[in-house]
Amino acid sequence: MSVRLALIGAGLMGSGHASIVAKSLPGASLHLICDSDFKQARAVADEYGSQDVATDPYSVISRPDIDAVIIATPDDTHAPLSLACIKAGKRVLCEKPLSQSSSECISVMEVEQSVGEQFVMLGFMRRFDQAYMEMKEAVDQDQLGRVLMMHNYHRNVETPTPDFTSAMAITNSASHEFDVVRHVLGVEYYSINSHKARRLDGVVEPVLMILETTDNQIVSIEINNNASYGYDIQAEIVGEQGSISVNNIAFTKTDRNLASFTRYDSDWRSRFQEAYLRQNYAFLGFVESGIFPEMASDCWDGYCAAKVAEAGVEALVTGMKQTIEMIEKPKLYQAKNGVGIETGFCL
Ligand code: ISE
Repeated sequence: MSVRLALIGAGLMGSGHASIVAKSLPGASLHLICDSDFKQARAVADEYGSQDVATDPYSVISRPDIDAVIIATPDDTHAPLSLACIKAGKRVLCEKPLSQSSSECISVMEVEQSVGEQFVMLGFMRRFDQAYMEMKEAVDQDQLGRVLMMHNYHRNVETPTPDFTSAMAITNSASHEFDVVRHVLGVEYYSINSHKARRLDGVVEPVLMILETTDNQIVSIEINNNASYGYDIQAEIVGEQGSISVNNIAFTKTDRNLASFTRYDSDWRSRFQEAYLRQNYAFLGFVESGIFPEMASDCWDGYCAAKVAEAGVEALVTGMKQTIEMIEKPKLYQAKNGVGIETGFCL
């Protein structure tokens, strides 16, 4: 029987998820679209063939005809909606970040622990991107010798919403790097410092963060939310015996007028299209089997990203390097079982 999914949040990311479920996820049906803006919910439902629409997410989560939920609402609603899903016993794929507050992440983990099983998978989709997967493999197989550094840059054409702030460059955008770097390198962070370059046009400025890991490696992260020229994600791991880096995906190159051009994506949805597909497929496996996908991010990973982000914002505000002290990892999150991506799905 097909898994009946409710999509909560029908904006930019929500319609991306609707498209994946409708076109590329046999085994799941887009049962309902919920958005506080009824017209928006209806428009996405009509476009992707969903029968039902709603405006109240909490009543949707408790409906008996909903098997699982995808949350793609604004950041500050992720934790309360995830909590409602746990309490209703529904598996949920929640967009990142779980919360901008590490203590709110702890509250979500406490409820998940009291129920005794995992319900929340987070949408840190880069873990499913081919480039990061190959980088992780290189590290796991010790192909580069001891890892010394990982450099990252993350450039958007422009900020996604008018209310986007410098702090969100860290809590929203950089949360991807915070998550994927610790996943790829298999380390935690010890400290973070953040610096901002001054722009004269009033838009959100670029932030550069330098982190130290608990294994004495250095991680640099540039977030430039108003880079203008394209959506550009780069990463390079430097080891004692070699390095590995992300190659920009460009299917064509144009040579003309004594110049050579490749193209950039305009945002993350096309750049990480395959990663979203793999991630959502892994989520479906989680819903069907109850086994948390080994590669995916859970509430503990959400807590780690929030904890680093909090320290990063504090460093930006105070101009001082911050050390990162995390709580002990709860037992529930210590062992993940493999399912989905490694075993069941090939593009
Ligand atoms: C956005 O929320 C995302 O998740 C994108 O992947 C990221 O590139 C962008 O900077 C964020 O604002």
